[in-house]
Amino acid sequence: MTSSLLPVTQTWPDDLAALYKARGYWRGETFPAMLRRIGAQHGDRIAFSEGARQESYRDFAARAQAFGAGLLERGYAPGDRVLIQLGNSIAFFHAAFGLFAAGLVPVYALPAHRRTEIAHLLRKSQAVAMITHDRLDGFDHAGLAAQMLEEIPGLRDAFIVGEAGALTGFDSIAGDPATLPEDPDPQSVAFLQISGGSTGMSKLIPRTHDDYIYSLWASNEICGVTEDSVYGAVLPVAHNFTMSSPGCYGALYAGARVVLFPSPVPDAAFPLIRQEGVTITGLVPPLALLWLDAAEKAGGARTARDLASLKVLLVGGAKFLPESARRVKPVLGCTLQQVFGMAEGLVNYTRLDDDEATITQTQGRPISPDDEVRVLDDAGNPVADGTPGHLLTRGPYTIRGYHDEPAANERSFEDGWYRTGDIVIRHPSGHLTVQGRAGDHINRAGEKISAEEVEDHLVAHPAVLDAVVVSIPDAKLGERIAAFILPKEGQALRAVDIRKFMRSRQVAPFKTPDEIRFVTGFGTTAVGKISRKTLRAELREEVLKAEAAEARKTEEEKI
Ligand code: OOB
Repeated sequence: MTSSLLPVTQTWPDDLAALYKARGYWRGETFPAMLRRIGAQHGDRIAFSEGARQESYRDFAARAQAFGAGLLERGYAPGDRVLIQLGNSIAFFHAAFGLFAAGLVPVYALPAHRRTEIAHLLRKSQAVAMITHDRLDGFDHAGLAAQMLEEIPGLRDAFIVGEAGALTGFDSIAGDPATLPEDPDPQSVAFLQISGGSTGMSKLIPRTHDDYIYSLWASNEICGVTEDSVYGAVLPVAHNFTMSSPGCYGALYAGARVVLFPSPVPDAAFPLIRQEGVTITGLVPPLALLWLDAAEKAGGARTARDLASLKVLLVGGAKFLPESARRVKPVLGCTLQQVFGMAEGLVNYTRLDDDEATITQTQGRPISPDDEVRVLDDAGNPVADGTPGHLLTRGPYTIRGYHDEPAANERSFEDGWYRTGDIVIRHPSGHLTVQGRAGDHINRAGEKISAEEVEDHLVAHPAVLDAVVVSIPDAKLGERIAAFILPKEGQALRAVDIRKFMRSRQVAPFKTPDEIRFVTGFGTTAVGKISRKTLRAELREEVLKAEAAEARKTEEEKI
C-alpha cells in the first residue's frame, strides 16, 4: 500500500523560493514547531472556549501531541493522509495539530459533506484513516465512517469523537510525545485543503508549512490580531476563511483565544460575543446581512451592549454589496474588513485604515508585496486599471498546482500563474473589486458549487434526459442554484422527485437545486450542438429577463 502512495508536493521555482525566504516571508517555522512554541510561550493562557469548556495552550499542545504519538504507535507513518470531518469543536484542533505533530497530513472535509464527497476525498488523497463525530446536526457520521471502512481500499481506521460504538474512540488514541518525529521540511506539504471547484468534484490543494504560516502572521498584522484578541469562529473552521484569514490558526499563531460558536444565528451569537468578549470574527455576506437586520431590530442600545467588544468584522467568501457594506459601521459599531480569498492562496483585505469608499466598494488588496496580480482580457492581453478582466496570480502562498489533477492543472495554471476564474477590476491603489466569475460555478452563500457536478447527479436520474444548472442572483444567498430539467419522453417528473433523488445521491445538502424547472427542449434557436457554457448563459439570461419583466409588472400594478 505504502509503495503506491502518491507523494503530495508543492514546489516553487528555486529563484522565487530563495526570494520568498530572503524577504522574510518564509521563516522556516513548521506547524509542529508552532504547536510547541505556543504551548510553551502561552501555556497558561486560554486557547479555546467551547461552551463552558476552556482549554489552555499547554493542555492543547499536550493533547494534540499525545494524539499524534498515539497514531504513530498504531502504525501510521509520517506522510500518511488522514481525513478530518469535524465541526466547530476543540477536537478539530486536537486532530489537525496532532497530525501535524506526527508528520501526518490532514485532509479537511466540510461537516456538510456526505458520502459522495467523503468517498471522493478519501480516494483522491489515499487516506489511511478518518476522524469524525458520532453525529452532528442530525447526521450519522459514524455510520458513514463505518460504510467508508468497508468501501475504501486502504482506509484502516475511523476515529470517532463522541460515542464510538464498534469503531475506535478518538480519545482512546494517546501515545508518548517523546516518540514524535523530527520536524518536517518547512517547504513540505502540511495539509490538503479542498477547492471550491468550478468543474466536477473538489480538488485537493497542497499547502506547505512555510507558505501557509506566512499567510497567518501576515493576516494577523493586517487585521490587528495580537495575543489579546478573541477570535469568534462562527463559520465552519475547516473553511480556509475561518482557518487562516486570520482565522483560528492565525489566532493560535498569535496566542489569542478562539471562541467556537455552535451557531451563527444572531440570537445565539450576539450573547456569546458579549459573554466571551469577542474582538474579531468573519462572516459570509448572507450571514452579515442577517446580523445587520437583527441588530437593527434589536435597537441601538441592545446591540451596542452585546457587540461592545467587537472591533473588526471580516466579510468574504462571496461579494458583499456596497450598500450592505456601508451599514456595518453604523449598525454593528465595528470596522468592516472585506476579504477576497481562495483556498488556492491569494488573499486580499481592505486595510483597517483604508477610507470609507475603499472599504465599502472594494474587496481589498493582496497580503504580500510579492503577490503578483494580472488582469487580462479574453485574448490574454493585460487590461487597463478600471477595466474588468480575468484575475491571474502568483506569489509566496499561492499554489502552483493541485494534487493529482493533470487536466485541471493544465487549465488553471500557466507558467506558475493561477487562473482564479474571477473577473475583477484593479484600481490604481492595487485594490480589487470582484465583478463576477468566468466559470460555471454557483457561489451560494459562500459555498462554491460546480454546475457540472450537479448536472452529473441530475442526469443520473433514470427519467432525466438532460439537465442544465445555472446560478441566479438571489437577495438572501447571493446566488441560488436553478436546474433546468429535460425529462425523457413520456416521463412525468416533479420537483419533489428530484429533491428526493439528490438526497439519495448522498451529496452535501447545499448542492440540491433551490429551483427546479422542467423544460421540453434546450436551445431551440441554436443550430447543431451548442456548448453547455452557452446554454447555461442563455438559460440564465432568460430567467433574468423574466424576473425583470415580473418586477416591472409588479411596479406597474402598484401605480
Ligand atoms: C474563500 O475561499 P474558497 O476557496 O472557498 O473560494 C474562493 C472563491 C474566489 O475565487 C471567489 O470566486 C470567491 O470565492 N470569493 C469572493 C470573495 N471571497 C471569495 N467573491 C467575491 N467577493 C469576495 N470577498 O471563499 C475564501 C478564502 C479565504 C478568505 C476568504 C474567502
